Amino acid sequence: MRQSHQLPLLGLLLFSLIPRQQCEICEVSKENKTALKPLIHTMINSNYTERIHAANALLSLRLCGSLNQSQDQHLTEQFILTVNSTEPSLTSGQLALAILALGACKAPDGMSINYSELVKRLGNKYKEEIRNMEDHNGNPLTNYYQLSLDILALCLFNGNYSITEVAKFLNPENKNYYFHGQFSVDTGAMAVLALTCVKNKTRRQKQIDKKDIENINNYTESLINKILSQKTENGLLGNIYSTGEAMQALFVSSNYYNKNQWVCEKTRDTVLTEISRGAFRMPTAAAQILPALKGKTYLDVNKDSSCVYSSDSFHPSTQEPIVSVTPAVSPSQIQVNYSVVIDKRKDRIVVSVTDGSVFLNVMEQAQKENPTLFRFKTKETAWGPYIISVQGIKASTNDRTYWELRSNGEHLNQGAGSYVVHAGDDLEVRWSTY
Ligand code: CBY
Repeated sequence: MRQSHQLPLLGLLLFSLIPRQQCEICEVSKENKTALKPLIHTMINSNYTERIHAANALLSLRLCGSLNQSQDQHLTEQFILTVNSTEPSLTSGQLALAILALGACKAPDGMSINYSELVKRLGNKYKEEIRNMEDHNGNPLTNYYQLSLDILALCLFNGNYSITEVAKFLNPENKNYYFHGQFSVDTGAMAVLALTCVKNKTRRQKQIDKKDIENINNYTESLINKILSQKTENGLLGNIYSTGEAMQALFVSSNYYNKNQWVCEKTRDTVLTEISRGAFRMPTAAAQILPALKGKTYLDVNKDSSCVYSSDSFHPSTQEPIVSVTPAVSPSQIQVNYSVVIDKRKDRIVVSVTDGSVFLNVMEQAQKENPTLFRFKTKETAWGPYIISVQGIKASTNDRTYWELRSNGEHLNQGAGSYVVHAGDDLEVRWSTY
């Protein structure tokens, strides 16, 4: 064979010897970037009931370079004040998210953030999660999604945690990954990000137990398989709201699965269609999908790397409102069935609400008509109102109990403040154990 023919062959051989790329991404193309604008707009212009609920949005916007410099400075400064004034009452995951948001990148004038103090406090909240598991049958104060966020933030910001403990807790067989026996893709994805950070860091450390590394590798592989086993026909991972973070988990662990197991482009295109259908009107939903579409992951958080700024500016006044204008004709009324289910007992009512109402409006109407049977309490979260009690019966993380929302016999993928009800729906809040 002549030398000129051998060269391409040699190149091919060398190429096939190069280890598979660490990070496989399928970023939205330049032409499709405008499809992401509604997400950014939603995050910047939403009214957050409590500013701490904007943590996810701030993290996402800063990580993706979607803010201009003055917006970044304004939002970040306000957020620092919020974190400092509310820190004692924050859950561990809320504080972890806040640290990730503030440390997503370095602003030019170096706003003074006392990371070491915040990280120390996060370390204490993480310990409380563990203590709760010891005292309450392995149940953390919050959940494994937040425990994983804690480990991720502690890992990225040089906090204290034991690798052996991490390897013990994040075993994929642990019950905290499952709700009603079903694997939680959101939780698994966050755990993969945490495990990957811990593993990358241990590479630079001596005196690491080989067994811990082996466990971390095996657990990552098993979690990735569980995530991939939840892939739907149209490429979603779990459901539309878990897909963004699951994509991040798959980006950082491409050496744990084969190319043919996941077609990233298919997932991305389904998500783009869902954006245009308005599935991401909730700012937290928008925040959790944007990084993946921009080829970013939470592992890219780096308080020492300069922030990238956008030249676009989104002003509340210059953008079209995301909520459609109220029609001139008054909306029609619809009737729905609503019941509270506790074991075999079912308290039922038919209520009339305006068309376009959400699950919460139905509960409010039922409560108005019969407060004894239908009274309830809510708590604001980053995903909107969470039903904490009905008829005075309270959800408990220690007992793994909650009020499950169902419609026409199916478990809902949206909360009470977002699920739009339809005429004739059979709505139900059911006392459940997860
Ligand atoms: N975030 C958290 O701590 C939440 C973690 C999370 C895994 C979360 C989903 C995923 C995410 N990306 O944020 C989660 N839900 C958890 C842990 C829980 C449990 C909360 C109690 C605990 N142990 O901390 C629990 C009880 C199992 C649960 N979620 C219940 C519910 C239902 C709420 C009903 C109510 N009483 O108000 C509900 C509505 C399911 C139902 N049919 O009853 C529910 N969750 C849903 C739908 C969701 C999705 C929200 C999607 C949306 N558009 O509104 C979710 C994204 C999320 C929030 N839950 Co939970 C999962 C999904 O569908 N992909 C960290 C903190 C700092 O923000």
